Amino acid sequence: MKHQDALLHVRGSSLFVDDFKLPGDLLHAAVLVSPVSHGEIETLEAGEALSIPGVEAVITAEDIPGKNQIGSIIKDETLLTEKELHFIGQPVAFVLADTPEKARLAVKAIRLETKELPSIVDPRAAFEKGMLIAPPRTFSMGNTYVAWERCDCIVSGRADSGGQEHLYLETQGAFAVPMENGSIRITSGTQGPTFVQRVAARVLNLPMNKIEVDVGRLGGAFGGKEDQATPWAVMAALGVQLTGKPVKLVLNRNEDMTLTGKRHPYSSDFRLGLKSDGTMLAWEVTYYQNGGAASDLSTAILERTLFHSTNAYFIPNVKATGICCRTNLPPNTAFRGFGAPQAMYVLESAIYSASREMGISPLEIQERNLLKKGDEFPYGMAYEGDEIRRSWKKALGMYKTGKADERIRDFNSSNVIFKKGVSFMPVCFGISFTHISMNQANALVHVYTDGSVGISTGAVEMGQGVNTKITQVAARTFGIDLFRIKVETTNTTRSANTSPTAASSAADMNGNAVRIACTDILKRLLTFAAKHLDAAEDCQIEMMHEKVILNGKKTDLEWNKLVGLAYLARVNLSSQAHYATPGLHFSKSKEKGRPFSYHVAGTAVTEITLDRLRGVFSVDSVWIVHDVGESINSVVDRGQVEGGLLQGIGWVTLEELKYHPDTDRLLSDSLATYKVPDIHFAPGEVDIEFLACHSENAGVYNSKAVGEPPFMYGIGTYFAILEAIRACDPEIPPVYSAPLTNEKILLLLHKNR
Ligand code: LUZ
Ligand code: MOS
Repeated sequence: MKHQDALLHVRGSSLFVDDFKLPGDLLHAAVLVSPVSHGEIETLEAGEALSIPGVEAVITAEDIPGKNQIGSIIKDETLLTEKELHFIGQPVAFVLADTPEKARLAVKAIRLETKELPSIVDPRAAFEKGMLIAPPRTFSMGNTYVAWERCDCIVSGRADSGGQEHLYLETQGAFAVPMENGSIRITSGTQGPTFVQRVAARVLNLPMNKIEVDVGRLGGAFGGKEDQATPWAVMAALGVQLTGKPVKLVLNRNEDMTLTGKRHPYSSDFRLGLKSDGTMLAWEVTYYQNGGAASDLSTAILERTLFHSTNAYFIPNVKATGICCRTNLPPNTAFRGFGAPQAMYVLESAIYSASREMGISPLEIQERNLLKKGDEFPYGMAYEGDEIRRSWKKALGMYKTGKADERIRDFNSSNVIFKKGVSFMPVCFGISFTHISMNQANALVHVYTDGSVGISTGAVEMGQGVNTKITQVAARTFGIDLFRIKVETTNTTRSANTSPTAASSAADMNGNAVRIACTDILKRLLTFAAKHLDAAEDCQIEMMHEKVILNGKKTDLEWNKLVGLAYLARVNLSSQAHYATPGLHFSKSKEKGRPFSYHVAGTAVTEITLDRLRGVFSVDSVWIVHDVGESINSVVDRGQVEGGLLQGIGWVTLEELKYHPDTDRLLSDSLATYKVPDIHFAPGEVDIEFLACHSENAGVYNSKAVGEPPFMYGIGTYFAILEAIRACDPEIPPVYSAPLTNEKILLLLHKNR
């Protein structure tokens, strides 16, 4: 089955937040934000703005009837600041006007005078000053202190990775409309409708049942709308509450890039100890996470960094410390991988460093230390699969069969200007929200009297294909055709108290809730059918291809006929179901437990060609062997693997956030200055092989989560480039500072040479 929305998308008829026809009295909102990265408001004067015809209101913190607090894990973020300014882009006020242009004009007419204070944008500098968002956490196993003594080689160093702009196609936005008796209905481009509902209720001082949040679909999110879709939706709702008119707030691209947080930049110190044969014995790492000015999801992201500090490897002695640093940047937030890419990049840097030190290939060290079934992670859980080694073996087999080694050696010895480099990148990613209570989902399924089906869940379609998968799960459970099923919008009145669509787990959990609800209805229908067909009590009865099968024989009783008859006999044709991922537990005092339902693993082999004169490279090919369990939709899964890979390559090679050194203003605030992968940059060849694995704890119908893990295959490109640089000149010391842009490569190749 193709992605359900494909036709709508290519015809331009899918509805995004900005596409809805809204009533004529609609007001448009625009936001006034802090122009300084640290300071205080001295004057805030809106008289001139209010005198512009068409301007209805200027709303500040004083107008908030409830709590001026939008923080989720830690309550440290205002919707509209009262006095203090902590980052450029921090909302101060918003204007409502009859057109978006007038609203933006009025924002410029507000007099905002500020006192500037010294700012900090570097996480290590923030740490020095004691500016932490939360106390540091350490995950440990074995005893590194003793283990160093037994190491033949110890390497240490520092690895830095940059932030990343989400660049979803649809910018942040929401609209809200007044309903009866003070209720408000919000349409939001959010991954977390319940977050929006909860925070809107808190800010507007309303019970949650007076706020309805509806989400049709998002034009991409990648984590950027897990927490950070909320303020815009809450501002729209507040505007409705204060004016009684519908309000829409949609950020333009420049505003979106400037105002919202990004992937967390990390700066890390590492120390890796190995035996002479390449066996890793001890691993110590400290991650300085650049959290930005408010906590947002930073502590949860840092926790996932700690969970993935050893990636796909077994290291018996580990000490990993994470420090969540408060800086004067927009609060950084969830982004595909949620802290795991940062962790894996540091370990690969250490392995690469050791390989250079010891004169053996990175591949040899990697292979020797891959997790085996039963090996323990530093967080106490055992690795239960064998997909890491299986995928590695397969990938290595492809590499060897193609005689890639010899081909590359020949290429490099016969070319002066062009050099090739290869890397292997194993990935092991834990599936489940690390906050255990979030691992629940629900579904509401209605069968209508004509046999058509409507399904509501907490999952948000953001282009990733979750609705397509849910449709398939329902059709499969009922034994009916796909065309009968419609997945409804995600709405808090039909799916309450939902977790955001995040952590790669929406299809797993909501799919399971749908399976349970459909099974429930089907049981009632089949009980009725058995009676209707006068079947014996111990009969075998099931629905297959839209027909009731009784004791292995097709009957004339078809799905829609059965549904009609069952309705007349007063059988309940609806069901609501809840799914909670079983077997999860974690102790934060011991930092041990079983935080993940299962792991997703795979291996990527990346080959690149570097032009040593110009410092540019092209990715020739990426071969990926990836575990998807029993895929529900291999086309959708393939799309996720390809997209994640390219996004990962962009993160480590192209995408560079530049800030003005004096003002901290984001300079790379448009597509003219922030470079992302395009079709020309994409690998010449992407070859994806699925490992079909059956595992006990996988997701719905034995499928596995696919959203985030492939992102980390992109890290391989970084180390393939380092190998090509080494082929140019083995004396050039490797750098561990992502992104490895063309500019950096050129300087490495030619500086002082
Ligand atoms: N979001 C979240 C996530 O709130 N908790 C998680 O563990 C997580 N993991 C990956 C991506 N988003
Ligand atoms: Mo996420 S990084 O919102 O799964």
